[in-house]
Amino acid sequence: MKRLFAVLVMAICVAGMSQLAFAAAKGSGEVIVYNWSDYIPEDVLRDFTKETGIKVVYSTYESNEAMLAKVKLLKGKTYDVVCPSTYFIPQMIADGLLAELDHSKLPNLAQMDPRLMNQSFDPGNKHSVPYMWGTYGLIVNKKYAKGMEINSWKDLLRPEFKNRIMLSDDPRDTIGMALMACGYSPNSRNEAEIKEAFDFLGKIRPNVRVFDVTASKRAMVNEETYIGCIWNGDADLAMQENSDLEFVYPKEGVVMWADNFGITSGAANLDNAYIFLNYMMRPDIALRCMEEYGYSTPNLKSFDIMDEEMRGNVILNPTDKELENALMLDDIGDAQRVYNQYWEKLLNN
Ligand code: N2P
Repeated sequence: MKRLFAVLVMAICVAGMSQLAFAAAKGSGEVIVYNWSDYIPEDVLRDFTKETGIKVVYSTYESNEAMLAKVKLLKGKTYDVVCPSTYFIPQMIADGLLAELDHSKLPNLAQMDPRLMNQSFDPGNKHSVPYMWGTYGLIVNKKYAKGMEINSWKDLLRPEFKNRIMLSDDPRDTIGMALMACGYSPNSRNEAEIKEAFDFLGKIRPNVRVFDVTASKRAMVNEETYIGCIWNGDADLAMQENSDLEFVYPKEGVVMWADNFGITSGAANLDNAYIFLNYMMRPDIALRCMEEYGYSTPNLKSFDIMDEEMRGNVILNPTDKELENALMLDDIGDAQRVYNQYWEKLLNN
């Protein structure tokens, strides 16, 4: 009897301990994520909660500018995780909005492509980790471009596309494109070059039918517009819906971008934010995001589990050939003021 009692007590203790251990590993509470729209599949977020027990409070934005304004207003509090484009990071660090990261809590960081790590916008990745990267190029409907060879940003000026142009209202992508069309860097701080780029945009503007980043894919799928400037992921999805569409890498060079995750300086759910970032950097998770949205992953391990067709898709995975003359958007420092002035002018025209 005594022995039976002792065995029973031991069994209860072991059960209790394993429950405790389980609770500790499971985590609790929430993580508040503020991200671009259409950027993490819902089931990826659901699986995170299933695996970790941490609830994701998720909201979205359409532009870096909107995100920064909100995060600034909240003084880096309220949201735990944000996803700025790399060229916004120096400003966010200077404004004290991003926390310094403890890399020991982010073991999956080791799987990231070194080409997207330790860049000038965030030396040593002290404040951010890569999420996705991609290009901003031309999309054209071949039906309305018969007999034309579309291979330049300047093709936007062709009379055949009068009133049928789609332009993204993302300032840096669009100004970057115009600068490249004129033969300059998309990060130019030279006023004369910036003015020339805006003169180019001024010529396109009267023929723009859709000036929007969120509706860009739809306008091309519905054939409301015949040519446009678009992120590669949106182009890939649009092409799946309309087989007359084609993504073009302009000969002057394509605009490249990358978006990184950071933890805000006022994050209330710090531990959960680290767990979330590390989860998003898992090769299988990164691949699911890539499959859904058509952007490239910086996770080198994802390529081992990617199917052949996707690996060879040059819209998602451009090679050196497509990236000839390509330039990555970067911080423009004080020149931002000049960009803003011209951008306002363009919007009000
Ligand atoms: C996805 C947003 C892509 C962001 N909707 C490009 N910086």
